[in-house]
Amino acid sequence: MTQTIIFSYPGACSRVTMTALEEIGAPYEVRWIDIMSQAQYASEYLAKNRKSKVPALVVEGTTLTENAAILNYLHTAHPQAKLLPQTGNAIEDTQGLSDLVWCGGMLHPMVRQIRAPQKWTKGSEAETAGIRADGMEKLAKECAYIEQRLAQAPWWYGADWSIVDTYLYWVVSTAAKSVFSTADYPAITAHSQQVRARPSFQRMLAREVAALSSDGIALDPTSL
Ligand SMILES: N[C@@H](CCC(=O)N[C@@H](CS)C(=O)NCC(=O)O)C(=O)O
Repeated sequence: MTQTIIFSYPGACSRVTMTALEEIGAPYEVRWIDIMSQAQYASEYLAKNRKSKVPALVVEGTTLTENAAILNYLHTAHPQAKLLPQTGNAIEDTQGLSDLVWCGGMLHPMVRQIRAPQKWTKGSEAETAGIRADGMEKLAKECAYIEQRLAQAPWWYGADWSIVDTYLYWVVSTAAKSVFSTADYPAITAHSQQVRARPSFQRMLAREVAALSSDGIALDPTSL
């Protein structure tokens, strides 16, 4: 069997995929792509992933891209890891994929609007500020819904953890590294602590921290 390889960057959304791999427990290799040094545009990486983003997962010689798709593949290929709920009802079980696509396709771009609004426009500073304000407003609306749901149960789907919990944590914690405040969301804050405490997350984090010294990635470990 060929080696599973994930292309990742510490703290990026690829940490959600790495956490899924840790939950599965099978060996995998990490190749760090230093997106802050533009390594995602190196021809060697573009040959693997023309989208110049992380994550990318090479599995059985094929490169998969898009977090939601990769996570859905991992869930299907490794049902014992319980990355998403499985009721046996096709309609109910599609909710997991729907939530992954919501994280990747709707929430992630809001985080990007907040953290890097200049990447959404070639216009003025005022336009950039408007893009950030718009992202803040939209994410606050989503967080109000997430907060309401997490106030009723420890995890997104109730009693049991799923990879959607880790993805939501990534969204909120990454926005909070910029100007987004989580002060008004006590249930999200408690949920974040639970997500981070999970052994799979801690193992993923240890690999990220190790990469800072072994791969010369210039990040403050306390930011991870
Ligand atoms: N739609 C992609 C987006 C992935 C993405 O934007 N990844 C970021 C890191 S969180 C990245 O690679 N950024 C590098 C860049 O934009 O140049 C997914 O959901 O997997």
